[in-house]
Amino acid sequence: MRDQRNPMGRSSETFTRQTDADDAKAKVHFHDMHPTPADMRADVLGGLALPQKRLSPKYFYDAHGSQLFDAICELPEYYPTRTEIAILRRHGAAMAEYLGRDALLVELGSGSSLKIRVLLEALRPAVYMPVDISKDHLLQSAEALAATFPSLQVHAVCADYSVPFRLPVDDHEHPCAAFFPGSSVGNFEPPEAERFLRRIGDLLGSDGRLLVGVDLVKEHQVLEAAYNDADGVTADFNLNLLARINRELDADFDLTGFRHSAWFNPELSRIEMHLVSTREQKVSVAGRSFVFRKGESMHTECSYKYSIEGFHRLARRAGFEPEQVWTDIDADSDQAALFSVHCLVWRG
Ligand code: AVJ
Repeated sequence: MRDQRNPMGRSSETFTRQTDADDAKAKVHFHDMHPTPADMRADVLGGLALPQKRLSPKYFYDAHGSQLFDAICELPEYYPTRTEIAILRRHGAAMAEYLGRDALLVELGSGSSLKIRVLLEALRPAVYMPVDISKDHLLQSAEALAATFPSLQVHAVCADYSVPFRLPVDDHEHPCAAFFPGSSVGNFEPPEAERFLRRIGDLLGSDGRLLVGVDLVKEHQVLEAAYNDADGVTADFNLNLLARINRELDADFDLTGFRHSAWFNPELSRIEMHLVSTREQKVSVAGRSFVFRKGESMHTECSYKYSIEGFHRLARRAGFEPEQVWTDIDADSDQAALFSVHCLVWRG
């Protein structure tokens, strides 16, 4: 273990927390790379100054936003989470054959670490390293996991995986593998996704495996329903971004003056989420003033949807070779699959 600086020059802190669980061995090593504070201000102000106003989806995940996201994953309309979990359950043993045992397994955007629970028995990694931007949520989830799997070494890393970071552990003993579930790769514009995948490849080293979940293109109604649930949880999740900005950046967004809007853009093969101003209004953020026309939108999220071949092309452009893909349907079925999980190998 070494003290290290991330590329932004901020030092990281490392400490170990003993959980209060029955097993006294269950502990989590925690590495804080201090993502966001200063960056969020610059990012938000920059995005609001664009002709098409824009906010980054990574800021959805404050404590309340992380809870709302967990609630989205349980919605009947939001098929990705339960479909991906079913794929992991069904094919976990096969996935383990590709990834190999005793790995240092890095999970990008681990959230509540629910999906990895399905895979741990099959994968048996030596070290599990969840990486997430939401610090308290990460700590709680990592501790809960360490309590259920007391022999697993857990190194939790609080970092923004969308900017370069290094693994805070020098580990040459175990092969490195990464898990990037949920189709979060769909949050990146394709060229960004390519650069991101390259970075992950560099982190993994040669022959490193990446297990990545990718939501598939499908009927527009199914896609649009997943982002426009009847209970309005996705709308609350979207609007919570404004509540967070109000609190953390001293802003005065009136949450009743904006409405959630989400649709599928077939030319770009992506779901777009927006917050639309319901009237002309002025908002102050960190001492700056921004005008919204009636009907003007802020673009808050893209969620790209791929075909299996389309994702393979992206992976190859990024220096990975697709090794295997699992979906929610049998190979001989004539039904369309909803979701895919890919095993890619880094060929740099
Ligand atoms: C976590 C990015 C995969 O795009 O489906 C869910 C986030 N946004 N509902 C997605 C999300 C609205 C989710 N990802």
